[in-house]
Amino acid sequence: MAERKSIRVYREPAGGWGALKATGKALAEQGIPVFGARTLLRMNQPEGFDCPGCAWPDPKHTSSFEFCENGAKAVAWEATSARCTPEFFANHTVTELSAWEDFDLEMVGRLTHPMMYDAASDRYVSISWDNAFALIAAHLNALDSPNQADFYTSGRASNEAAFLYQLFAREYGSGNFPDCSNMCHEATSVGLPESIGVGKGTVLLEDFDHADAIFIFGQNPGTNSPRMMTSLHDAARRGARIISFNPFRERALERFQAPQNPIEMVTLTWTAISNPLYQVRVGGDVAALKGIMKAIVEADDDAIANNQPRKIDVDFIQAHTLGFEALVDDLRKTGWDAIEHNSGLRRSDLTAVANVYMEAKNVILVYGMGVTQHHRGTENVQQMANLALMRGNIGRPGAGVCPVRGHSNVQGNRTVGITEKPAQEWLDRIEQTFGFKPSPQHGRDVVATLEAMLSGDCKVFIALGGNFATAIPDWPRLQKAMRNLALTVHIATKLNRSHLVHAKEALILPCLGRTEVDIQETGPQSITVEDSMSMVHASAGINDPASEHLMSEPAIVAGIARATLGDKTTVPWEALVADYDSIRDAIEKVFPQFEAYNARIRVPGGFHLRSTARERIWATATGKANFAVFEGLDEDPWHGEDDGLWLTTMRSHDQYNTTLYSLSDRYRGVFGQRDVVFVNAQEIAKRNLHPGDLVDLVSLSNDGIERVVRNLKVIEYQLPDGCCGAYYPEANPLVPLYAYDKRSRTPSYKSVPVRIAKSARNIVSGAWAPQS
Ligand SMILES: Nc1nc2c(c(=O)[nH]1)N[C@H]1C(S)=C(S)[C@@H](COP(=O)(O)OP(=O)(O)OC[C@H]3O[C@@H](n4cnc5c(=O)[nH]c(N)nc54)[C@H](O)[C@@H]3O)O[C@H]1N2
Ligand SMILES: Nc1nc2c(c(=O)[nH]1)N[C@H]1C(S)=C(S)[C@@H](COP(=O)(O)OP(=O)(O)OC[C@H]3O[C@@H](n4cnc5c(=O)[nH]c(N)nc54)[C@H](O)[C@@H]3O)O[C@H]1N2
Ligand SMILES: [Mo]
Repeated sequence: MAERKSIRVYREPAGGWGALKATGKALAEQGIPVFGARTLLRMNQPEGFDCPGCAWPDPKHTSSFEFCENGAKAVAWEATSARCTPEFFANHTVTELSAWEDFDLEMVGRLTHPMMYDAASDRYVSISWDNAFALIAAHLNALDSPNQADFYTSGRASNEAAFLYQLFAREYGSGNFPDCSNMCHEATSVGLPESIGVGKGTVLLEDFDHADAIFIFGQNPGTNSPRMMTSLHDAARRGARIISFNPFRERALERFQAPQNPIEMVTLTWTAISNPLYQVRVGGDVAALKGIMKAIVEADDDAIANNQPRKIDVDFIQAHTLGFEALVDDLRKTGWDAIEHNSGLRRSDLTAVANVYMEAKNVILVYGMGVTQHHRGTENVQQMANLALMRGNIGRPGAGVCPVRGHSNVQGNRTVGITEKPAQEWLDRIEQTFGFKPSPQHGRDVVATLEAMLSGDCKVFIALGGNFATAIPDWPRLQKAMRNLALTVHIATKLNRSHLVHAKEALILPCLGRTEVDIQETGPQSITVEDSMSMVHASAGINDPASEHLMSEPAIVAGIARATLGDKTTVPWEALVADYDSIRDAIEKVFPQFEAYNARIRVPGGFHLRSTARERIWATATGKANFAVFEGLDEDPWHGEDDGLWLTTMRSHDQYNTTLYSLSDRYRGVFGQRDVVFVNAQEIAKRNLHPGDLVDLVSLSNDGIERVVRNLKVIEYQLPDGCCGAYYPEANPLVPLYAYDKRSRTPSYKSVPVRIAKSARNIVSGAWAPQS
């Protein structure tokens, strides 16, 4: 079933028949019949479950069925008929499994039993739930301080599970909540509140119907939020101008054939999406954004000189903002040569973008990981807000900033208390509601947890989902540290690398997935999630659980809590889990924005959590929206040699973070392989390399530690000079732990200075054809 290794240009538009075919293949591979794929038809329906894939909203979660290739893959991955059983573990030692590819580990299937690591046989053996909880309790209660335990969350957990999880950890006494958001949109959560008073996007799905222009920075919707393509497709057909900034000419940003559109499907036509797509240099977004803003200031100067209408929204700026003069001063000081050099784009191009921006009444600014995962990611995000504020593009229909979140409920996890920096206000309400006093101290985020693993300050690591050991930067060093912990616990649906990078003692606790029926004492339960646009809605699974031994995430958390806290706890754990409505009632007490929570999720489509910025109420320290000056143009610090390249790491079309659906990346024309590095023709020639050569990538770092990934195949690809790209997570060993944004502490996954060296094993192999 593995696809033959090849590189061949994919000429089709994104979407279309290629997507339908890929969906059928994904279902077949997981043993799910395509006809009668009942599961898929209940996805994102009022009575069904929320897609476990991305966080893009659905048209009101009402009745339309939106086809989505990668949503189907996410569902098929969870609804697979394959099982990872105690017999499987009996047949393989952990040492043996450690030599398996990540792809093969997950392909074993859904976990069926709680498992405990047995050092004597080097195997995972089954354990009862009660004994598993008792083991965790024994470890947690033996620590010198609760501060030695870290509680990781991956953003697929429901609001109910996430709320109970943080409640437990806080009652236990820890404030350490590293979470996937720390590696993802933390720059948004830190940057936007300073600029506009909310750490989330300000648009709703319907705003896409009213935008005259949509700019997309560093986000790949055709792969990572494919349902967004419906909005972009419709906007493009309506005549809205879409402009993208991406080092890669991502196919879906260029042209898309809507599987929903019978005419395009039958006539094999497609719709042009971005017009144009600018191939910004890796780490060049600040320069591009400052260039666009500078061009607006220059046009505004001309307008004043010629007595024409102003190009900026003077009334809005005066009434609603602070800091505009400082921004303008800085833009005037910033030279075009430097802007062109850093962005890799021409002044004329950036001026053309500025013209589109100034001519459009309503503009939406969309962005993703290409913007946040940089050394100065927070400030990068703030430039997005600056541009929006210059013409009042926040707080009116068809306009706003639109950070596209990652995991399907990562935003909700944050809203219900997964944060290492809790607000005292809601800690007080936890005390009023539950009668214990949570520690006001700020705890550890991902980077701090990793540092604590290295220093020995962290002893117990519990993960509610995810694949921490692989998603993090610099893992060769950090995985070693993880092995020295006292206990690792993974609540998971499938076997992954993190379970094999175990501590002295280790547990894998298998949980229900979102597609499955969750029955508790009072009957079938539903959970709730919040999407990228702050819409909260219910989700209820329809499939039978993968095994009768699975527990739900809320029940597992409650089980750990009861075992650890015993009779000392002031939280009614059993009652909360018996009826998830009561968890939601508790969430509402702690977070009043969830007012009438249970009533409002029973309305099809759910409800919107208030966004003050949408109403032009600025919940910032100054009470106004703030322009933020970015000094200089360098998003990331360079180390060492001149012949280096900026490496960016991104997702293929066939993966969900560390989960690989296949080894292919259809739209980029790479099949059956992931050990590749994308480089342009000049950079290849400059280094006396040839397409197909095997090379090593070596990080240019300043801490004396060698970081290298060996034997990647060079693929000639149309990219800006000075850049290269490789896949996440294979390239993660190259990202130094110290390389993170000092404001949001997000690792700089999208800008690693590297050098390319010929591999010792340099054999030219495989079929190869240049990319057009
Ligand atoms: N199918 C699927 N869906 C997903 C995920 C998945 O892995 N698979 N992951 C989920 C998660 S957790 C997240 S956070 C999102 C991620 O979704 P995205 O934000 O789309 O993430 P990436 O694919 O990492 O990178 C996005 C784009 O940034 C571009 N890029 C790289 N460096 C730069 C740069 O310096 N500047 C600019 N302008 N662009 C750059 C890359 O070429 C790529 O097109 O998707 C979510 N949805
Ligand atoms: N180089 C590089 N590194 C990156 C990134 C990058 O762009 N480049 N992106 C970063 C980003 S944006 C993110 S969000 C992180 C992602 O980091 P994580 O969220 O930790 O990783 P995932 O790969 O999403 O986790 C997959 C695992 O989650 C478990 N799982 C799946 N569904 C469920 C469920 O319903 N319940 C439970 N309990 N477990 C479940 C399965 O066991 C599966 O193996 O990675 C970051 N790392
Ligand atoms: Mo993410």
